Amino acid sequence: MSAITTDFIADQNRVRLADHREDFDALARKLARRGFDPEALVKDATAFAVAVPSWGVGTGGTRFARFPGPGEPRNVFDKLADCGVINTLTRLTPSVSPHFPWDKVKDYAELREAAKSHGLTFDAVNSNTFQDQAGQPLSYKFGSLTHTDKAVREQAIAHNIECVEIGRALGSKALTVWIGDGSNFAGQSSLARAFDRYLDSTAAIYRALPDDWRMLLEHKLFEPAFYSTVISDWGSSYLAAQHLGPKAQCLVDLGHHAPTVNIEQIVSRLARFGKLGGFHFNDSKYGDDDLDAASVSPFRLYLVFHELAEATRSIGPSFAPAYMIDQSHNVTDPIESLMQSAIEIARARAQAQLVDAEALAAAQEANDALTAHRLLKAGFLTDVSPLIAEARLRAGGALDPIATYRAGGYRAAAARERPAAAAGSAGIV
Ligand code: LRH
Ligand code: MN
Repeated sequence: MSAITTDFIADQNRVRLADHREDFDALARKLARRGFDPEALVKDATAFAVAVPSWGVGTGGTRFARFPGPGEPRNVFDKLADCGVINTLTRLTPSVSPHFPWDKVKDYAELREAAKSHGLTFDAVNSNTFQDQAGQPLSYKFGSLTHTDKAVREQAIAHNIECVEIGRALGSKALTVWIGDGSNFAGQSSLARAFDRYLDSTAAIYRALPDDWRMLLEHKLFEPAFYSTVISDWGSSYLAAQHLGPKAQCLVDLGHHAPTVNIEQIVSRLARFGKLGGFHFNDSKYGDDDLDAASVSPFRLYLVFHELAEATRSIGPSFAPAYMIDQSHNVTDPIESLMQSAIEIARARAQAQLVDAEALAAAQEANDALTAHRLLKAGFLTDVSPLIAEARLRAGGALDPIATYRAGGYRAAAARERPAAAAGSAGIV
């Protein structure tokens, strides 16, 4: 496959360097005038990383249909090659979050080596008890970890423990547990007993965790269940994480809330009580749309990163949530969408460093609402494009990753090498 080499990137950067230099120097002067240290900000931006989902590099779909594009990844090795390109160009995504059994292979040492050959490591592993696999003895139609049948719960527990074992072989340090368990009719299931079964089942998984691992509980308001979902909100997730122990934390998928929910306040609460384990970044307008991060509400993403900056200021360097993307790319080249999303997430984070925290706290204490709002918004109103581009440049990445990717012909080469995938099958992957 045509590798996007460092020389090719350097060539592509060369024609953009003069404009970039001019823009960066102008921004650096502006930031210094506002009392910030541009060099420290570039270093901070260079250190930021967000994991990409292995399931995100294939074209996604909905329950109605999926329209695969050219050069679809055929297996997890193709997925890693595509994830490698995203990191080579953005220098923001050195790790991949895999999903099992979608990424199942015979030899996990070989898979780990394959990732390494693309400069990648593995982030949190994801279990899957929301689909029935071919040959699976018991169905998850009526739930998995909370199913009324003990045998089904044990099957789901065993799968999660197997994911932990796979993760250990891959060098991962966390298990993400999202279950679709719930009901479609009032009365269909006991809301109390379902939650107790969840606590029992996750406790069994928790006991199998290595000491240095985390278990990330992912809540979701609805879908696939449409009346009640066992872990439907941060409250249920927090109660479970509290009940399980210190290795259990909550994962916030931005798309898993009702449209009007104040997600940044949830972030603040969970961080305050040491239970903010990580994120699935994406964007949405209606439901769990899994759209590209910051493509609908960039200000909301900024506000989330403002709360993360506040939490880092009050908790200190031990505050280290896992940053991951979880999106479905139905109409774009998934590699381009993931690069753009990683850049938008890095942008929100860099902007959140540009708030005068002391002045903001003083205005808040003085109930000077407008000054406080303007001080908070100052970061969001700063175009940090040259700063995050400078961080990419210094890390060996592309000044314009999407233009460089298109010029490199990777997708066309993939289309030549990988047989066209059949259209039509519904589903997110
Ligand atoms: C559920 C979810 C979960 C993944 C799946 C692919 O909606 O966000 O994180 O397992 O998407
Ligand atoms: Mn998710």
